[in-house]
Amino acid sequence: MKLYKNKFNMIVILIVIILALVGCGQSVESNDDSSDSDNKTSTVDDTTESIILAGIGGGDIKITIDEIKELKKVNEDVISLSSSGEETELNISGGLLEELLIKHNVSQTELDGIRITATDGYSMEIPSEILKNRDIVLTYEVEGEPLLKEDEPLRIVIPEERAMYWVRSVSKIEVVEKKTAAGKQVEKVLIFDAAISNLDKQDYEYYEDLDKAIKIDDLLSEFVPEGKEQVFIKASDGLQRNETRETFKDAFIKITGENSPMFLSPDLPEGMHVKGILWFSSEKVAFLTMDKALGVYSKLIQEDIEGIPLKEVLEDIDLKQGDIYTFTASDGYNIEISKNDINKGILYKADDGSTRVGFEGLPKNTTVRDLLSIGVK
Ligand SMILES: Nc1nc2c(c(=O)[nH]1)N[C@H]1C(S)=C(S)[C@@H](COP(=O)(O)O)O[C@H]1N2
Ligand SMILES: [Mo]
Repeated sequence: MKLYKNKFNMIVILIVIILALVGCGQSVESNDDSSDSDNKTSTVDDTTESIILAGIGGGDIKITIDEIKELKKVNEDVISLSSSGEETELNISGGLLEELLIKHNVSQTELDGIRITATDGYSMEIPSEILKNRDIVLTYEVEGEPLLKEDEPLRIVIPEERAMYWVRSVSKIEVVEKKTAAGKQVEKVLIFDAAISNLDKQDYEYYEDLDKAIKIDDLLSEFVPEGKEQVFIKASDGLQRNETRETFKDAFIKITGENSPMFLSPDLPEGMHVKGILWFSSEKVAFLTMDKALGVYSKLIQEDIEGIPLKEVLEDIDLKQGDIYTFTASDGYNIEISKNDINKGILYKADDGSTRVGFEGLPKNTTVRDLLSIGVK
C-alpha cells in the first residue's frame, strides 16, 4: 500500500513536470505567434492546417486537415515514380478526395480537371482521365508518421500515376471550369519555327549553357486571340500537360541547346518545365515544332524527299475537318488543297532549315516554301 502511494505521488509529480514543460513550450510559441500575426486576424493554425477547395460553386471553401482526418482512413503501399525514373516505395495514409467532394455534391469522375497548387508555387493539373480512373489520396501520414515539415499541411498521392502529380505542401485544390479547360478544336496550325522567326530572342542561362529563348507572351500576342482557355502541351516523349494561360504566357520557350524546344521559367519549379515540346495549342491555334515532329511521326519518302505524312500530323493535333485546307507561307504565298488530297501531303525541312509542304502528283505550284500556317476553310 505504501509502495503504491509512493508510486502514485511520483506519477503526479511527473505529470506536473510534464505539464509545466508543455506549458513553457506553448508560451514560447504563442509569443512567436502574436508577433507574427499582430496585424492579421488569422492564427498560424488557420494558414497551415487547412487548404482551400475552390471552383465548386460559391466562393472558396476552407477545409481543415482535421476535417480530412475525419474521412475514412485509407492506408496503402505505393510506389513513387519520378521524372528521372527513380522509384521509391512508401506506405501512406489519408482520406480520399472523392469522399470530400461528394460531401460538397460533386464527384471527381465528372470533372474536366482539378488544379492542385502548393505553397512553393508548384501547380499541376490532374486531367479528367486520371480523375475518372484513380483514387486521389489526401495524405497526412507517410510511413506511419506525420508529414515532414516541408510537405505540410497535406500531400497528394495518386497510386499508379507518376510523382509529378503527387503535389507536396498543398495549399489549394481547384476545380477547372469547363470554359477555361484546354481542348477547343484546333482551327489553325502554325509552324512554330516560322512563327518565331521575327520574335525577339533573348539569352537564357540553362545550367552551364547560354541558350536562346523567346518570351511566350510575344508569340501569343502575335498569333493567338486573347482568352482564358488553358494551354495544352504535348512533348515528344508523350508527356501531356495542361497549363494555365497566365502561367504559360509569363514563361519562356528555350529554342536552342539541350532539351529544346523547352517550356521553362526561372520563376517556376523545375517539375513544371516541359522538355522537347512537340506541339501546343490554345484558343483554336496550335504550334508544331518541326525538329521534334520529324522524329516522332512516321518517316515518309516521296519523290526523293524525306519527311513526315501531313495527314498523320493533322490527325494528332486534331485539326478541325473541312472540305478545303489553306497553306500559307511566311511571304503570304498560299494555296488551297481539297480534303481528298491531304493524304498526298508531305511535311519536310529544306536545306536552309525552313519548312515545306508538298503534294505527290499535284502540280509543282502546290509546294509551299517556308510554310507558316495550315488552316481550314
Ligand atoms: N510542392 C511541390 N510538389 C511537388 C514538386 C514540387 O516542385 N513542389 N515536384 C513534383 C515532381 S515533378 C516530382 S517528380 C515529385 C518528386 O518527388 P520526390 O522528391 O519524392 O522524388 O514531387 C512532385 N511534387
Ligand atoms: Mo518530376
